[in-house]
Amino acid sequence: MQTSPWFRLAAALCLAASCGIAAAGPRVLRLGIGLPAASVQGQAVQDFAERVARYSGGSLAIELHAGGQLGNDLSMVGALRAGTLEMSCPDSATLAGLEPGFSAINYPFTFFSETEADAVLDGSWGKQLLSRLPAHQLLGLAYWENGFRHLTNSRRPLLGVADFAGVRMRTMQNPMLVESFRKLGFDAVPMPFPQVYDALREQRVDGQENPLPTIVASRFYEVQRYLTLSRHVYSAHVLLVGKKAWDALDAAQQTALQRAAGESRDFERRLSRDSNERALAELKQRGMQVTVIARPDAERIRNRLRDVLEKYHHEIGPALVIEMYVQLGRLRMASAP
Ligand code: TK8
Repeated sequence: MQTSPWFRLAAALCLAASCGIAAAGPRVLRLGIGLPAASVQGQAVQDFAERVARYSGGSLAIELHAGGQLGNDLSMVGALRAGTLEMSCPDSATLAGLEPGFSAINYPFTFFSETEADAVLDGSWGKQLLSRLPAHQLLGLAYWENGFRHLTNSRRPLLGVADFAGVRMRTMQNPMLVESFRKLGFDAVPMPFPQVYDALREQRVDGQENPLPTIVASRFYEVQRYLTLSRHVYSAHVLLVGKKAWDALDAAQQTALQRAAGESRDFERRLSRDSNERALAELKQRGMQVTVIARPDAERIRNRLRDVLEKYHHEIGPALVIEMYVQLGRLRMASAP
């Protein structure tokens, strides 16, 4: 049977496209996040996308899927490992099931400042943790900032441990955090982030905890009355690529991603830090009632968690935990007056 030249051309193009050798168009890397596009993280992904396009000479395109469209932190990590999603940027707490060491980042009242977090995460300690990810079919390109976390709830102002009892608090899906919140008297409910707003609105939980810019970007102030400035946990995001997606890139594309990840990390941290004050002002203006947990109370709270942390030192491996404390100690001595 005779086919028309047009048909033959169309067939050839289809074949080329299905073999991935179509000359036209960049390779698309979908990047899923649980936070809204307007969040600090969402804005930083836009910045990352521009850099990746530039540094890869247009051969790569980052496509942002925000607001949990492609899943939550845990399920997206699963998808990266399976090769059904290319990129994500979950909270490092949700990687603890693969590498317990990630929980140490979230030890309550342990990192005191962003400077300390940057030094420990970008230094040998944080790099060591990232180097364990390829064994789990993941590549960690950089630590971005989630930030110091604060409590919100709809029941009452939280001033100290006495007020925590019975407050139903959503936590991230991390056993060390769940146990810590329980130990403090909270009724802790681990839950994926994209479900949190509805759970608060329907009063299935009384509270949640996140950095201030997230409380604004996710409009939690609509369904939460009390804000407690607690800085109880430092929290990092990890920019991840699935190993399958990574291995499909050529060396120049991998270098482009790595470079963009580092530069966008700096952009993201600056934005995160610049946003804190503005976010607090907005939350007050939106009518949230603000209380503060002062340093001595923080110490008391941390002492209550001694047994929980002791248990996790062992699970994580004491060497890694000790190394973190050694680095923190060094930084504190160097910055002491
Ligand atoms: C968004 C989460 C969020 C985190 C949480 O997917 O789960 O509370 O703080 O930023 O990664």
